[in-house]
Amino acid sequence: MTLPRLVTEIPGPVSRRLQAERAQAVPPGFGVTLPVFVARATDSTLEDVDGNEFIDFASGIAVTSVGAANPRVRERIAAQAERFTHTCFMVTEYEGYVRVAQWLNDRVPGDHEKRTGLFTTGAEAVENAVKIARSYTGRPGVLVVDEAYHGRSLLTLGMTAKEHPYKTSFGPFPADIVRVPNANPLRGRPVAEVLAEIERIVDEHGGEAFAALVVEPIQGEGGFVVPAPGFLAGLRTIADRHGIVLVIDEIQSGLGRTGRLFASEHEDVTADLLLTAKALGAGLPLSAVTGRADIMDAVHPGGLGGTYAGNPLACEAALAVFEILEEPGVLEAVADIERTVRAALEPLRHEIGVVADVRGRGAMMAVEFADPDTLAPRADLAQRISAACHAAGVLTLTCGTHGNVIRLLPPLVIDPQILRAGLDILVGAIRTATADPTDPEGEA
Ligand code: PLZ
Repeated sequence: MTLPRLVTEIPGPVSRRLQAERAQAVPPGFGVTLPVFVARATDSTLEDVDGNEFIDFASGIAVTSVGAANPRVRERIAAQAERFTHTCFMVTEYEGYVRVAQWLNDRVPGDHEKRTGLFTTGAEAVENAVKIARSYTGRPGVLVVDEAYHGRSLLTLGMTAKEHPYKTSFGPFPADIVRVPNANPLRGRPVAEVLAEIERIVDEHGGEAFAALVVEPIQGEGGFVVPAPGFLAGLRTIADRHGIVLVIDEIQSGLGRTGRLFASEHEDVTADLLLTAKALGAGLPLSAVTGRADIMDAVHPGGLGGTYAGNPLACEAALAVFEILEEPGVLEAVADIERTVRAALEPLRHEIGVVADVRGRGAMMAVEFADPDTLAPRADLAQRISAACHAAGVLTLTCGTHGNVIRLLPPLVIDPQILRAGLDILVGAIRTATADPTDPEGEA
């Protein structure tokens, strides 16, 4: 069978009918990338209620890394559901929580003693990392990076950079958040200059102002920006110099996504606190703060928690994810995904001027569209190409502060042939859109 398989117009009649009901039941504040309703999934595809099967280059935004219907995940969740679905870990305990904590403590980089606290969403992990860092340091300030994304709760929105649609009309945001420049290799200044500027900003506030410096090792929503080499190590040095807790947000980049368990391993940088979510629960809501025991232990008993934090079904899903990630060949396959994506997209960078960059690591790859002379972002192209992919049966996502980046987040277990089929469609869509004579800004 060839994939993708399209048997109706997109969206099909059943999806359209459900869409009309949704519009009555759900406010428009919730957006949608591809308005089809999903019936079932495989390791590589999503099938909608009209029988169309899409190649999945989204993984539910880097969540279903082991596939959206992984049998091992399903079995462990089902077995746990037979036993019990919830107790609240703060009321009575269960073993799965401790096993998840132990696995993360063993695998998160750094030889020091570690502890892990579990939460529900990524934003909650970020908020709790800030709480823990404040408790440990006794300081208020939080340093964040240009183009960063850390969530949609009010503290994390204050930390997120992009104004629209995330922040528009939702302020005021919490105080004491200070933004520093990013070492974006395509658009930023040289890394030494950026680090000097950050050092200056920290000094300006007095070194004692900041509890935490929070950074994504590869920015996700911000545009899949792989920082210039030396940036993360430079931040580590600045954090050490001023006694600031370095929080590495691996919510999107972590747990095998980049071909290593953690993206920060590529730069050999050790976090004080490292955050995971998304792929951790394979779709069941679970997030974690893992870090130095002395920092984690600084919080008073009872200071951390949440009704659903570390839910037992989600912990079982995580234990299945861990088993799968440690199977021989799984992380190697992620390196193959990167090679396949680069082989398909890198030639375009030389052929087509508006293909400004092909970047990323492992199964976290992206292509950026911008004017070749001015680097002015071409969101119109990214949107048009992504829409063409959707119409042809490939679920792509866009990202970037300017919306001009197409990102690829296939399941780590995607079938290599299906990956190539999806890339063929993407490459065709890029060629068509960039050759379009109606494009006012012309080709390359
Ligand atoms: N930190 C690095 O990528 C979530 C956002 C989807 P939550 N990214 C997807 C959307 O539009 O809401 C994310 C992230 C990084 C934190 C978060 C927040 O994780 O689980 O969405 O709260």
